[in-house]
Amino acid sequence: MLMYGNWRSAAAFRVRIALKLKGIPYEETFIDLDAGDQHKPDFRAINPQGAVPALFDGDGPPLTQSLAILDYLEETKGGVRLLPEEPRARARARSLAQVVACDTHPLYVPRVRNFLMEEYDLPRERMLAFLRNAFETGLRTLEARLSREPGTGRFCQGDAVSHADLCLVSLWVGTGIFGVETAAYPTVARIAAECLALPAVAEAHPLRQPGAPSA
Ligand SMILES: N[C@@H](CCC(=O)N[C@@H](CS)C(=O)NCC(=O)O)C(=O)O
Repeated sequence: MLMYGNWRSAAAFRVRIALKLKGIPYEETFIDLDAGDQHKPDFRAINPQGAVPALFDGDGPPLTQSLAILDYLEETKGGVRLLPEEPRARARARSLAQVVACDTHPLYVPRVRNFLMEEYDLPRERMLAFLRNAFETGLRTLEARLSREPGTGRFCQGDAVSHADLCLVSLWVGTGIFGVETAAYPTVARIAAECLALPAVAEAHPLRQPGAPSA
C-alpha cells in the first residue's frame, strides 16, 4: 500500500496506527502541508480536497478520509480487529471516534488556521486560542464520557483497542504539538498512555516520522 501523509497529520496518524496494528506493509510519501504541497495539481488529482491521508491499495482509486479508510481496512483486511462485534459497543466506539475526527480535528487543520489568519487578520496568538478551544471542547467531551460511561475499560471501549482509541491518541499527541493544557483530562490521559505503550502506536507516532522535529 502507498499512503500520502504528513508527520504532523492526526488523520494520517490514525491510519498509520491501523496499518501497523494489522501488520499491513505500506510506504508513506510525505506531503509538505506547510509548503502547500496539498494544493499542487499533482496531489489535487489524487485528492481534490487537498488533504492527507490518501491511501492506495493495489490498482484501485485512492481512498480518502481517515474514518472511511479505517472502515475499509477493517472490512477487507485480517489482523487485529479494531471495532467491537456487539452493535452497541461498536456504535459507542464509532461515536467516540467521531467526537474527535468529525467535530474536533476539522477545527484546527491548516486550511482553517490559515484562513483565520489570512482572511480575518487574526494574530497567530488568537488563532492558537481558537485552536486550543477546539482541542479543549473535544477533550472535555471525551473526559466526561470516558469517565462516566460503563463501556470504558482499559481502552475507550472495553479492553481492546478500537477506532475510538486511534482517534483519541491522535488528538492527544496534538495537545503536545500545539501546547494544549491537559491536566483536566485524567481519563483521556490514562487511555492515551495505554495506546502509546503499544509498539504499533509508538512506531506510528508523528515525531517518529521523517520530516518531524526531534522533539
Ligand atoms: N476528515 C479528514 C481530515 C483530513 C485533513 O484535513 N487532513 C489534514 C492534515 S491532518 C490536511 O491534510 N490538511 C490540509 C489543509 O488543511 O490544507 C480525515 O479524517 O481524513
